[in-house]
Amino acid sequence: MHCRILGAPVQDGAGRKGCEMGPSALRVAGLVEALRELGHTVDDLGRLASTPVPASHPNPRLKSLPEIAGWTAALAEAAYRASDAAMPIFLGGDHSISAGTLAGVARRAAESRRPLFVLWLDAHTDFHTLDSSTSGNLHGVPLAYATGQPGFEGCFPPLAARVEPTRVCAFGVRSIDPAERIAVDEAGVTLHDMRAIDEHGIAPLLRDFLGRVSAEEGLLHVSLDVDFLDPSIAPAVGTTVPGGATFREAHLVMEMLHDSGRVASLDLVELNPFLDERGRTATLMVDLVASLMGRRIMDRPTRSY
Ligand code: 6HN
Ligand code: MN
Ligand code: MN
Ligand code: MN
Repeated sequence: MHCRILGAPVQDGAGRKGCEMGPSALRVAGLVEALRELGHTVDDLGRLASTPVPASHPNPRLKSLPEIAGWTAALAEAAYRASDAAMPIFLGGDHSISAGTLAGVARRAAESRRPLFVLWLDAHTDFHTLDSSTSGNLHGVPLAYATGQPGFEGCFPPLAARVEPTRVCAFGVRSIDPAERIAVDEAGVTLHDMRAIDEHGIAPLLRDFLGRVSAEEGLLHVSLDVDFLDPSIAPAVGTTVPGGATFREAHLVMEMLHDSGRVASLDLVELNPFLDERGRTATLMVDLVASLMGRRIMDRPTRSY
C-alpha cells in the first residue's frame, strides 16, 4: 500500500486545547516507522495550514466557526488530492477535521463512481447541526455536515459530493445528545451502541457491515476517535466516556478491517497529548494502525466479507 500522511493540527473544534499536538505525538510514537516496517511506502506530507474564512451563524454558542470553516475547506481539497492513487491517513487534530476529510474522499469516490462507506468509531455520533449544537464545539458536527444535513449552507463550504448516510455505521456510541438521536435515526445511519457490542460481540456486527461494503465493491473510510476506546487504556482525550471498547475489541476491529481489504482512508482524531500518560495513548493509536495495516499474531486464511 502507498500511504500519504497528512497532519491537521486543529484544536479549535474541541472544548479543551491540546489536539494541535496530536500529529506530532503520533509521529513521535512511531507511526511512519510502523507503516514502513509492514512493507508500506509512506509519503509524509507534513502539516496542513489554513486561514479562517468569514462565517457567522445565529446559534450564539458556536465556537471558532470561521477557523473550522477554513480548516474544512483546506482539508476537503487536501483530502481529495491525497486520495488519488494512495491511502491517506489524516492525523488530527480534533474530530472537526473529518468534516473536511470526508468531503474530500467523498468527492474522490464520486468521481471514481465507487460507493463510499464510513465506519465511525467513537463514543459519540458527532451528528449535530450548527443549529442543534448546545456545547458549540464543532467537533460535534462533522458527520452531519458530510452527510448533507441542512443548515451548514453559507458557513461551511458546499459539498462536491455527500456521504450517503445509510452507508455510515457507527460503533461504540455511549453518549448521544437528544437532537442527534433524532437526526441519526431519520438519516438512516446504522448505530451500534456499547450495549449492542456487549450483547452480540463486536465481530458479528462488523462482519455484517463489511459484508455490505464488499457486496457493493465499496471504498471504506475509517474515522477513529480516541474516545472509542475505554478511558482506562486511552486517557489522552478531552471527552472521555466510561465503558468504551477494550484493547482486544479495538485490535479485532482493526484486524478484521485489514482482512477486508476495503479501507481506503483513515482519520486518527481527538488525541490530546497534553492529557496523556507517558505517551501510552499515542502508542496505542499507532499499534491499532499497525493492526489495520497488516500486523498480526498468526497468519490466517484470507477471508472476504
Ligand atoms: N467528538 N455531543 C457532544 C457535543 O459537545 O456536541 C460531544 C461531542 C464530542 C465530539 O467526539 O469528537
Ligand atoms: Mn468524535
Ligand atoms: Mn468522541
Ligand atoms: Mn452536544
